[in-house]
Formats: sequence, C-alpha cells, structure tokens
Amino acid sequence: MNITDVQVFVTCPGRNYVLVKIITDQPGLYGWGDATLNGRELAVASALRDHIAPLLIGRDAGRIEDTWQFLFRGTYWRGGPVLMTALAGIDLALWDIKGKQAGLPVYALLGGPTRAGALAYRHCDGRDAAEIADNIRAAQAAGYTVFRAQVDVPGTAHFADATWLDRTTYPQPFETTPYLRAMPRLFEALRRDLGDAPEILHDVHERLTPIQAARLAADLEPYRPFFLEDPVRPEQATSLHLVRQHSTTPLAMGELFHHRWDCLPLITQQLIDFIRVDIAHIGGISEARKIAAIAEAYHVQMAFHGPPDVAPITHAANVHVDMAIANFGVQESSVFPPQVAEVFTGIPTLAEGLLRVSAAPGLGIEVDEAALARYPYQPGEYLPTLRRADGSVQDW
Ligand code: GCO
Ligand code: MG
Repeated sequence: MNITDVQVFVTCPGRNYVLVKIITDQPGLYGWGDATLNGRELAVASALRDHIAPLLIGRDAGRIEDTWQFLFRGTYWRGGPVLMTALAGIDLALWDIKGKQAGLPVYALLGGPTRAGALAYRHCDGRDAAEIADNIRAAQAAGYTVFRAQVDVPGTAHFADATWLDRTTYPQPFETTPYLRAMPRLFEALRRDLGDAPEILHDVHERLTPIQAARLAADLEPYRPFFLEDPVRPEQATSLHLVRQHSTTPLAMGELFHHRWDCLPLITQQLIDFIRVDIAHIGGISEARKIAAIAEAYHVQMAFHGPPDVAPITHAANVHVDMAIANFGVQESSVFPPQVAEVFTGIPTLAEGLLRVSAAPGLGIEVDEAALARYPYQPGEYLPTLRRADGSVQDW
C-alpha cells in the first residue's frame, strides 16, 4: 500500500485550516490530516508541498512510526511549530488510512475504549462575573460540568479570548496588577453565585512571572479551580517549582510545546497536573500517545488543546486518543463557525458534557472538497499583540 500523492489544501470556512490528503495506490483508500498553525498557515503548507510531500511518494502508507522517525530524525531538521505541525498533518492522515484499511476507528487501534466519552470543558468568557455565571448556567443546561472562565479586567482591556476577533482592539493593553486583583474576585463571585458544583478553570496565557503566578495560584486556592493553565512562559517552565511551593492549585501547561522532550521536565518533576499539548503541533497521534504514556507514569493527566483554530480532524484525533488512554483528564471543546459543517462531516458530537466520535473506520472525518473550494484562504488572520501601559511588549 504505497503513497501515490500528498495533496495540501488551505481553506477558510470561517477559520483558516491547512488540510493534508494522502492518497494510496489502493482504490478509494486515502486519509485526511490537519496541519493548521494559526497565523502561519502558508509556512506549513509550503513545508508540506515543497519539502515533505516529494519525500513520501512511493513510501508504504502503513509504516506510520517509520515515516514519523524518517521525517523527524531522518531529514535532520526537526522540532519547532512549523515542522511539527506539518508532521502532525502527515501522521493524522496515515492513522486515518490505517483505520480505514483495518475497518476500525483509531481508538480501537490504540487499544480500545477506556471510557464512554471524553469529559469536555466549555469556554464561558464574559465581560464580568455576572455574564460568565449566566454563560455557565446556560452551558450547564446543555450538559457541561467543566467551564473555562476568562474575564475583562477593569482598567486594562479585553482578556476574554473572544474579543481578540474584534480587530479594532489591536494592540490590546494589559497590566498585571489589576489582573492579579481581578481574578480572585471573579472566582469568589462565581462560587458565591454558582456554588461548589461547577468545575471552573482559567487560562493565564503565559502572562505572569513565576512569583506573580505563585501569588495567583495561592489566591485562587480557596475557590478550588479545576486547573490554572499556562501561568508562566514555556521558556521558563521549570519555574513552576516556585508556584508549587506556594499552593495546591492544579497546574496545566503545554499548548506551546512541540514534542515529548518539552514536556519531560514538567512531567518527571511533577510540576504540572495536566499536560495540554496540541496534537496538531506535536507531530500527531504517534507523539501524543508517547507523551500520554510518560505522563501516566507520573500521575499527570492529558488535557489536549482543542481551540477552534485547529481543524475538526485534530478535534477528532483528540477524542480518539482520549477514548483509548488511562490517564485522560479533560478535553477542551470548541464551537466552530457554521460554515465548518459544510466542509467536514463526522465532527465529534457532544451530549451530557461528553465528546464522542463514531465507530466509523479511521478518524471518521470526511471532507467535502467542493465545499472547501468555496472558502479560499484569508490572509492576515493573526493573533493580537498585548502591550503594557508604557508601550512595551507583553505576552499574549
Ligand atoms: C486555549 C488557547 C487558545 C490559543 C490559540 C492560539 O487554551 O484554547 O490558549 O485560545 O490562544 O489556540 O492560536
Ligand atoms: Mg490556552
């Protein structure tokens, strides 16, 4: 079963996605992968089209691990967001092919289901605590039990993730002092309003220094957050030692990591409780299951990144892995733009707070190429920049 073609599509059904289709010499046997890197889509598309696809023609599509090792180690240049996203696109498409060839869903190939579905969390951002509480109540009515709370910080501007889509707010101002005061107040208000039942987490988005992160983790502790996400920058991740010394607030990190070696110190030193790697940015399912196995040995749970800026193929891959591992923690869920449903079928479904994939062979996602062609790539979908009041750059 040899690879005859590797096709790359860049499409924008509301969000830009880079999709990979690997075609084999077996009639009708092909696989779909996702290689989307938000704001750097064309760099990945070029890496795939110009450099990686030509290496794959004629190779055995069944040799997933060998192809992974060949592209990661055998071609010398490895790591980084562009190459690891490109590798993920290939890896996902090969697992899709493997499942279709076997007539089995990928979770069955990975060892079979360990649970009924993947516990999902929902973004419930808002301008203030009252709006977030209303959003959480609405999500509870839809069956969710875990929620992410982001709030605008008075005196600085928008912190709630959704507001970044409003381009008029570029660049956004941010100051840590009002933020550090606002977050415990938010959690206090949410607990007062909603009680103990909802599991609530917060994404710091790498904005704090270690001592600030320690302060916040300690201040939030009485309100029992589900986890505090990305409290510090990924470049200084072992500074989480400092945060650990000051609180028992569970910590999560990993969406900016690219492979198991980025994760290793945090897992083996038990500096985090959840690892949040993005399957589309770490070279795919092959790497994800290795990270999960390492994490399992250290009581770290998996919480794969699941934002709307990666395609539904990655969301399906998330759930297939979630379904098959022992140390699954929680799965970030996203609401896609409505046009996405025209292009993709088989997107994971949500009921009673659990994400599920079907038992269809492979990853279970089909892509409508005619629909995809109606939504050409939209340039300039960049992330915003944060600046301090004095004009200096702040991590977004
Ligand atoms: C999350 C993330 C995202 C990222 C985005 C960057 O936890 O979902 O932090 O919102 O900002 O994926 O492209
Ligand atoms: Mg995040």
